Parts: sequence; C-alpha cells; structure tokens
Amino acid sequence: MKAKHALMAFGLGLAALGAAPLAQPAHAADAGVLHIFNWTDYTAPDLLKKFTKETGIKVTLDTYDSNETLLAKLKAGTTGYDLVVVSDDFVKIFEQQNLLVKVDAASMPNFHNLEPRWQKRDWDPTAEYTVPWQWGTTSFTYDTKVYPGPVDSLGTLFKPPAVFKGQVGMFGSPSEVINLALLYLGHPPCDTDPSDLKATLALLEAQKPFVKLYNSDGIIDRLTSGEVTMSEQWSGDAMRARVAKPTLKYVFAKEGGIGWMDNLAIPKGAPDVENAKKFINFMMDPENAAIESNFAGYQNAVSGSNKYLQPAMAASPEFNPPSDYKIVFSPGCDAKATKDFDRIWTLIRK
Ligand code: N2P
Repeated sequence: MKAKHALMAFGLGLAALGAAPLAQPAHAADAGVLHIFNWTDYTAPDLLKKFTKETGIKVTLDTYDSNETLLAKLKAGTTGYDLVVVSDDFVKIFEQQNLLVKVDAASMPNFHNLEPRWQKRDWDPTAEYTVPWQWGTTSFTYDTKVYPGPVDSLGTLFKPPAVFKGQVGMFGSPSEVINLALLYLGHPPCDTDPSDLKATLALLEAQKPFVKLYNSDGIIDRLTSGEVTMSEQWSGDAMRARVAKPTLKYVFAKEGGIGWMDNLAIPKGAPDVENAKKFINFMMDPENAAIESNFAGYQNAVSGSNKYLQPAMAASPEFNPPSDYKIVFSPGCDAKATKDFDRIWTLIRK
C-alpha cells in the first residue's frame, strides 16, 4: 500500500493503482510515456521518480503476481507495455515463444557495471534479451509467537503443526509452489518422474486443510496483520514483513531454498523500445540499483551498489543466506514438466 500511495503522490497515474489491471494499449496521447509491467510490490517509487527527473520520460506501473500470469498476458497479444520483468527459469520460454525484443544489453554504456558473474547468465549468456533486475531466494516465513519452533525444515510449511490449520498462505503460481514441494521431497526442479509427481501431489493435497489461500499478492500485509501466520515467501518481502512485525521469521531450511534472478526485458510490440532501453541502462547504474534493493530487499547485480545500501537491510539475515545454505536455481521447465505441473495445480486448486 505504501508504494502505491507514493506512486500516486508522484503523479504516475491511475495505472499504478491496480494490482492486475487491464493493460491499455499505448496511443498517441501518451507517446513518450514508459509503461512498466513488473511483479507485485517490486518497483521502488523513488527509482521511477528519479528516472523521470533525469530523462523527462514519465512512467506508469502495473503489476502481476507470477511468471505464468505475465506469460499468459503477453501470449494474448500486444499489451502496450514497454518493459517487463521475467524470472531466470522463464526467460527461455518467453524467448522461444517469440515474445521478447532483442535489447543487446552488452552494447549499453552501463553494461560494464554488471558484476562479471551476472554478465553471462545461463538463461541469456550474451545479454541479448535481458539484464538482471534483482535476485533472492524462496522459502517461507512463520510467526514465532504462534509457533515457537525451532524450525529448520520445509516440512513445517508442507506438513504444518496443528496450530497452522487454515492459517497458511501459498503462492498462486504452479512453478513456485511445486518446485518448492519437489525440493522438500528431495527431487530436482521441473521433475517429470511420475512417482515423484504422485508424491508431490499427495503432499500438496495433504497440506490443503492448512492452506488459507494460494495468492502471491499482498503477502506482507497478510503476515503482518495476522491473517495468515505462515506463508511461502520471497526473501526480500520476508525482510520487509519481519521489520514490520519482529516475531516473523524467514526459514533457511536444511533442504535448501529456491534461488532466482528476475530480469528486465522488452516485450514484442512495445510502443517505446528506445525509452525502455534507456531505463535498462539506467538500472545498471550502481546508485539506481541500490535504490531498488533498498526498497524491495533483494540483491542486485551491479558492482559498486553496496555502498548505497541501507546498513540494516544489507546486514539482515534475509539478505545474507548462510554460506552453507543450498540454493537451487530451476533450469526452467520444459513443455512436458509444465503440462505435468498444470495438471497437479488444477487438481490442488479444485
Ligand atoms: C517481490 C516480488 C519478487 C518476485 N514482491 C520473485 N520472482
């Protein structure tokens, strides 16, 4: 909510208000306005304000809750958006479906600022289509006042103690729910082995009485208000929730967690590719990357940004996974795994 109010104050327009509004195709009246479509609660208002101040380009922001939602919207046709943010495991899928414009980020003036390890990423080795936005981990948060713990396993999320009956929030995305369940069961992401998937379905079915809702929007608010007392969560959101409610705790489980990096990309049909490229270059500036990290609570990929990070955030446990924590990046599910996951998802959600 805070972010949305701030956006209104900056006059970024009504589009910033909707959680998942219908995209309005760009038209002559807003030529030169940059239309950003990003994950929920993930774009620093100060960043957009600074971009507008430096370039004179106005910005609108709409949000979505998952890669699956973004994929469905882009597949449905031109959206009027100039910039989107795609997770590592979905970049290839978007590319293969011909949904992205080549940005050739390596030729941009600020590209050299990217940490060398993130200049060549498995999912986009030559930065042909994307540049890093933020990266973090996926695990879960619980309220230590409701359940004192100790908690060291994803088992607390998937086979919760009785006190969590009807109290758990899970993401609204098949890839993010099922890959975490697979990790708990000791299987790789995007597994298609029938017996592994059978066990995963059984686990998620048995978890259902504990689940209040499957929804990736609004998790910070639900955890801090007590509407849910445990939730699947991303690390930066977990930090923000814990700062607001100190009894909340993000778990670095012994089974590990899912790692991800989100990436800026330009969708096919973007009305203003040149302005989108200006924003991509702007994001590879250390100070700008830090503004975003300070807002959302995630690591960025830009060298020299550390000195601009808020000390409390930079030192927080959520921002600094233990050195022996197993972080598993999903390779991106192929068509078969995606179909298997959709089948499980449909069964769980019925
Ligand atoms: C933060 C959104 C994180 C997206 N609110 C994880 N891919």
